[in-house]
Amino acid sequence: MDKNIQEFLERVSSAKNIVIMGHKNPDGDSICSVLALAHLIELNYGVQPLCVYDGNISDSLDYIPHRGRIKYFERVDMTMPVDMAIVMDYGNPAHIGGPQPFVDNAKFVVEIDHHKNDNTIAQLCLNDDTAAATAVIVYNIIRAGNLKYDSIVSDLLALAILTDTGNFKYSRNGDALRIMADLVDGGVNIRNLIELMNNKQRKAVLLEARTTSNAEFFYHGRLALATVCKKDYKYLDGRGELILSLLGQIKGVEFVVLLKEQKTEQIGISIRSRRKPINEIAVALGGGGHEKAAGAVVRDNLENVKTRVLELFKGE
Ligand SMILES: [Mn+2]
Repeated sequence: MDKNIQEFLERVSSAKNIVIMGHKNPDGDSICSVLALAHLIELNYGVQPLCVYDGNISDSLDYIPHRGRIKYFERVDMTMPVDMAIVMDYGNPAHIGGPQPFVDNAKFVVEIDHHKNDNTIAQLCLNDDTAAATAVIVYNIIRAGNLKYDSIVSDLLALAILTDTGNFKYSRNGDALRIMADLVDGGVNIRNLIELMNNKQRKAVLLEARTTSNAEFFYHGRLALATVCKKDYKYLDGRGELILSLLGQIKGVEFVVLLKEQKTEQIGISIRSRRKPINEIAVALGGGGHEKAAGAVVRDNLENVKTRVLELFKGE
């Protein structure tokens, strides 16, 4: 067994208080990996980890198994003793947000992540930036440790993989597909899982349609840019993945940018590319991410951020 996984499982078996978290505004991979690992630890070691998050969770994730188990950080006792904090799918220490005190107070910190990150925070890292989702690493832990798992774990891992790979569009190797094949053989029903996520508020879908139809196009139609203003931001589903995906389907569009006015002078930026890597552009804006899907948060007004982003795409 990989010696990091072995050490991780040994430490889990002797920990009494475990807190697990993902990144702020957790996406499908983040939340499902957290819940799957918590359930696995409970099944195999009899300890019930506390799962926490900061930000918002998409309505489309409301019916995932054990959704109620992950608590908003302000609703839990932040001063509790923590033997082990596990940070999953977080990418960058700035993305931890509200649950940070759990990491600061923990006797031992573990990270399980598939983002490229030179700024690790843990004493033990189970990171693999070739994994298509953090859930892939969780599955590898199950296999390496020969852990017991059930249909809840299987469904959560499958959901994490489906959402993070955009239904397998973004996987760079065959691992996610092989794992999904095993999960389906074990009883996972992909169609039911996708149907379970069709659960958006009407306002969210209408906002997606409106934002998409108001998009602007630059650089001979190669860059599509859409904007969500502050008064609409609260209706946005997750990161606005559907808007990004629709604009990315337009012939000739190579890059898609979604600017989200989260609050006054705070703009969330999501960037997608069909071919060329764009993570350096996200880094230039103070963010990061994957080669073809990255983002940042910039503290400035919408107009200035838009100008800056357009400038960065000049020559791309
Ligand atoms: Mn992920």
